[in-house]
Amino acid sequence: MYQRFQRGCGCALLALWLVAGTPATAADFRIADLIVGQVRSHPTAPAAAVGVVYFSVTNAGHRMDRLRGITSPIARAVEIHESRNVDGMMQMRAVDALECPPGITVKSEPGGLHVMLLGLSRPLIIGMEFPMVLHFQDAGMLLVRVQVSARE
Ligand SMILES: [Cu+2]
Repeated sequence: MYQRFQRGCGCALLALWLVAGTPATAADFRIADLIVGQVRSHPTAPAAAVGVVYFSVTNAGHRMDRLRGITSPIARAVEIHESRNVDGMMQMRAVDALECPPGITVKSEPGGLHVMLLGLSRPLIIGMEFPMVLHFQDAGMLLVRVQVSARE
């Protein structure tokens, strides 16, 4: 679920983990001590206005940071959602911020934490790439490219 890193020996360890843990097609994005990887989305039906994005954030530093918001030019609004099982029903709700504790990789995955693209300006198709900006409280803004691929 998460990986711990120490500074110093961290670079080699991190490089190894990124090679081992990331699909060859996905690039990683970095700002300050935060590394965002495995950024991916999936195709939407032609009439659908809602898409989903998954990613991971590794905080290789020593201080807590928070992902406070996300924007993308292809969506009217972008929300961070959490899925949870409530009395046997999967429900999702928007969260205000995603905590990124030091030394931890937070992963968003199907059935858990995810990003919702609301009011898509165009359908998402396999092979497409679009920009998304992650707004971190301390590290600032990070531009990532999201690749649309077939569902695993
Ligand atoms: Cu959702």
